[in-house]
Amino acid sequence: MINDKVLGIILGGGQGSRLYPLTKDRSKPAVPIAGKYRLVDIPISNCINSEIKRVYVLTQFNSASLNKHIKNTYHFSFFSSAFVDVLAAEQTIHSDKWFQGTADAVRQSMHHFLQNDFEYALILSGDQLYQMDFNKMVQAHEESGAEISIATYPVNAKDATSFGILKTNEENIITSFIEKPSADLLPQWTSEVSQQMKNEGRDYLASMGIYIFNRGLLEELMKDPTTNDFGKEIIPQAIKNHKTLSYQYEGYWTDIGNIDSFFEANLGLTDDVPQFNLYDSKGIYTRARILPTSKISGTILNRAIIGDGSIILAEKIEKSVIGIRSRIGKNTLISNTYMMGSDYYESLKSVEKNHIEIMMGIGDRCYIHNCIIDKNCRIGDDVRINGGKHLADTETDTYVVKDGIVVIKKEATIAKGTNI
Ligand code: ADQ
Ligand code: ADP
Repeated sequence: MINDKVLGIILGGGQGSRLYPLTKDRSKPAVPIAGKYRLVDIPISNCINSEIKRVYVLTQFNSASLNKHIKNTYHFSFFSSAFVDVLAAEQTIHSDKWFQGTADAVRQSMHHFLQNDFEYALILSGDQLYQMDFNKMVQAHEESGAEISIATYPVNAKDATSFGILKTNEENIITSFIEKPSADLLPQWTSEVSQQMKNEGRDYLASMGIYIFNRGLLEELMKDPTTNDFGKEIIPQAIKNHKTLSYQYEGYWTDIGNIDSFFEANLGLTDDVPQFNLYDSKGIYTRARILPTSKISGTILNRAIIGDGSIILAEKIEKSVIGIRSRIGKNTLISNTYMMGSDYYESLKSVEKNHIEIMMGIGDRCYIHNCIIDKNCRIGDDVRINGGKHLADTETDTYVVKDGIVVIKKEATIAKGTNI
């Protein structure tokens, strides 16, 4: 079945500078998450699970890896009108600039959207972890007679300054909105929330950056070339003249816009009952790879997620996500780490032929803690990486330290015996 009223539009990311160095050579939607997926698989899967099967992904770079991933993952029947298409910032006769913001990305792509038949545009952020049935939101939008709906989420005072915060009337219609208010303004922005939310101190209603617009209204709003951003301009202005519904959501939802939250979201998957549950009936889709099962020998595994096709001899792996095709040597200890894995296997023959000294993966007798290891890295024997708040933010050729987390750059080689 296809929901023919709704067109999905995923804001795939600006320059992704907050996720640097993971976004150094790839666009944000292509950043690998949870050992085998990419960030963009989350919003696309939420759409597909809600029968929304016509989806555009807007991105700043036209990256080969993103296009390849989407093409190899989301192929629908030849007889179906379903599609997932990547639209990258492009030069046209109307515009020679990159997307200047979220609304500008939508504006520049409007001519593609309008070729489709739809009543509602569902605009989604590309860097959030959640599982949501959008049909319920569409239904609430229709029942309320609103022209715009915004999904909202109660947050505490500490988080409130990073979001758009709003207030509603008794009918959940938004009466005021402020983008990322400063802490001194917060006292004026509390809302009536459920007792449970109040007990948790979450009495500010935040915009989740998930919007439904009626087609005609979106077309009209996009005609003003001076507005570049939904949160800063479009929403605060539009709520004054157009009925805008707050659709409150209380399930698990998290923004994974920076290294710290990206790291926590990945490690959170190793919890006994993770808040973001991949073991649910409606799963997250990704590219089907033909990989053998993992081979593990002599390793103590505690709260570990191990991707397919891995070869592991380590001593212990704890609270860590190990991505596909990972190779980990003997007597190695790994904790609080997200290793993304490798894109291909390195054959012993090619190691010999190319005189490769350090194979892809992690060597023997290493200690790795509080670390993100990007794809295809080579970590030599006896390397010690001990991330933590004692490390100052820094950058070298091979790694970055951000908020105490050591991020090894894609394809980096860390020499034998290195101590970080
Ligand atoms: P932010 O997440 O800070 O706040 P923004 O940086 O505009 O807003 O990002 C929204 C989404 O659009 C992200 O997925 C981002 O990657 C993507 N994006 C940003 N610039 C883009 C561009 N030029 N081209 C394509 N995609 C782009 C927003 C709202 C807040 C709300 C939070 C909820 O403005 O009101 O509270 O989302 O997370
Ligand atoms: P990223 O995950 O960093 O976005 P890409 O998607 O660009 O990476 O790269 C992944 C693809 O590139 C894989 O499909 C893999 O087959 C291929 N690939 C990359 N490097 C090599 C290599 N040296 N040899 C063979 N295949 C490679």
